[in-house]
Amino acid sequence: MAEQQQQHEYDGSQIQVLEGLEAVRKRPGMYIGSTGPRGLHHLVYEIVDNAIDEALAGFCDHIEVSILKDNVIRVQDNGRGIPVDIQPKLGIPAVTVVFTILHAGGKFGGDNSGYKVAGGLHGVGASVVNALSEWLTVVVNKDGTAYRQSFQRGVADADLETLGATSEPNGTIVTFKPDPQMFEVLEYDYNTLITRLREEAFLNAGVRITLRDERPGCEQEESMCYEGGVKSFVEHIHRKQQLEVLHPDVIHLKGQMNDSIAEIALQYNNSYKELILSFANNVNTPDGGTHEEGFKMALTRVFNDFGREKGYIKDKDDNLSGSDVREGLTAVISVKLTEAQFEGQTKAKLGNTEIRTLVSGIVYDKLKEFFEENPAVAKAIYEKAMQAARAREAAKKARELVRRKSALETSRMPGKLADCRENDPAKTELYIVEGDSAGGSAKMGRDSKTQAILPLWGKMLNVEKARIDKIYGNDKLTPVVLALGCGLGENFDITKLRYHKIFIMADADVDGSHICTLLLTFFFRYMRPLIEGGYVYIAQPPLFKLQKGKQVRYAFDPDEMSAISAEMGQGTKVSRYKGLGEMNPEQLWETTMDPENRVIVQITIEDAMAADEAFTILMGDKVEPRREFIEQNAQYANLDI
Ligand code: TSJ
Repeated sequence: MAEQQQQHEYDGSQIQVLEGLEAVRKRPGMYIGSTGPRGLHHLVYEIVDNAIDEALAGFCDHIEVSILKDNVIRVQDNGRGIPVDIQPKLGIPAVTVVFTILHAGGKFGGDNSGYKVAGGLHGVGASVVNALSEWLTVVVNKDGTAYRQSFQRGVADADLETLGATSEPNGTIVTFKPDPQMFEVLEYDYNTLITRLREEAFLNAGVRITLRDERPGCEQEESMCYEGGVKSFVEHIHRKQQLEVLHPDVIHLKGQMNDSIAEIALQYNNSYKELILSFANNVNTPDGGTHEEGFKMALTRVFNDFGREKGYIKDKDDNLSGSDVREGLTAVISVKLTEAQFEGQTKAKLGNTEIRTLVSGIVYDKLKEFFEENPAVAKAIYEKAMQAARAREAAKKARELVRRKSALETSRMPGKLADCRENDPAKTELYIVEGDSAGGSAKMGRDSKTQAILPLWGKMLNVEKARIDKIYGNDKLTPVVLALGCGLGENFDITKLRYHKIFIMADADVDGSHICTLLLTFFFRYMRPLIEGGYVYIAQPPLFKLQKGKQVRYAFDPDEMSAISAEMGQGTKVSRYKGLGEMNPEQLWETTMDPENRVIVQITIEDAMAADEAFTILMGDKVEPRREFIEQNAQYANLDI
């Protein structure tokens, strides 16, 4: 009865085998990614990975890969040899199961623990390689007996054959020829294989991997074994890229939690490059994932905590950023876990969340400990990160400057500017006018051949207790800079000045004086040659209008008003202007803008300095001096220049 049951299962599995392998041959890309060179090389990795699993289990320390004539591949290990006993469930030898049942690799016999290289594109199993090979032969040497089985396009030629007694040590030898019906190319590349196999050697410390090219005319071989594992990997990268290291020894961090192991090797070099290579179960994860996230998080935290303890960091704003602490870093992160979840389109990202906790915990605790025990190394690394932070700040400032500069140096004129027709700067004037309504009158009243008008914000500045650099940063004064055309600060170029007379025209009251102060301070700080060259003036609108019949005259202060009033005699009507906005365009022209009649005051560097000082009082943080200043100056209703 039991025999019949087994027979029945056997038949079922045979059908399953044929269906399974047929599926692989129908859509090879689904199983190995591509049928181009990548897929072709993938066959080798798939077989090697099985031997690596044996090494991870602790039973094998040498894997030999040979490229034979006609691009036939042979992979041999010195492990226990794939089990040959009959699988009770399927009634066929375990080794046959490995090569004929999809995803059967390692999932049989004894205990199933250990970290299987089963993830990403790997781990599809030896049966897929078998299905895509024109022929494949496996020889198992186990406890003094040799066994062999051969397949063609995945189908066994015959049952597993016992070859008899052997003096060979235990091990597995798999030889296969990729099927020309399945692959677009059949030529193996030595360099491609050596690169990947070297990676495997680094990730599996102490395992010797030998690659031998036996193709006629191509003979070469290399044997790799790195006792230092991931540490050696980092050393190799630094040596190969000829980078000068900041500290002689690679830092090695290792730990485990439940069934997961994480191992990290890191070293800083004097470049600005960041290179983090991460692996999960020896499979490269170029898109990172939880292991990389945990590493980065903890690294940044260690640096900042260390910096704070040592008093290097006082302010939250001084914190080092992730990119600061990774500048010049080469790190290899290798995690081994039982059920790796690979995410993303290309399955190149590790998804297991418990790994983030594991890696960040190890890195935080162990690296902090390392820093405490190796203060000189810690200092060297920390200083490098601080330098990176400073460079980051400087770069940010430079970027902002360039952006601001380009905004200010564009040939485009501010929208509110009513420009003049004359192009010769020596003949032109710019009126910077407080408020839109006064700006409107000035536009209508001006001589548009030589006079340009730029209205500025009105009263808003009064309430805005802005610092000058804030205004500067806010680009409130951008229209002025654009209209003048010579940039500002270090980039100021007086030769580009578009008007040789610049008038500040504001009301004769506190707000007006405030605007004068602000503009003069701005010119003084950022366009000093403008003041030094005597290009800046204050336009003085009259305070009083005196009228008797058709006769109209203006006075600029109360004394002048009394004198003129006496001169004009009884019946003179005196009115006081509350602001520029009250004047019509003709009056504004006549009293303030007509070169024949206007009263102008040329600004000296001393005036501007006084304004700068006044500004500091007016805009500073101290409330008292500001109030005093405003009260005092309000009496004069003018800026005392
Ligand atoms: F790809 C492959 F499956 F064909 C293959 C497997 C290829 C190569 C080159 C080596 C191997 C391989 C498998 N090497 N070693 C092993 N080991 C086992 O399969 C094995 C041995 C003993 C026991 C046990 O429990 O006693 C369990 C296993 C999985």
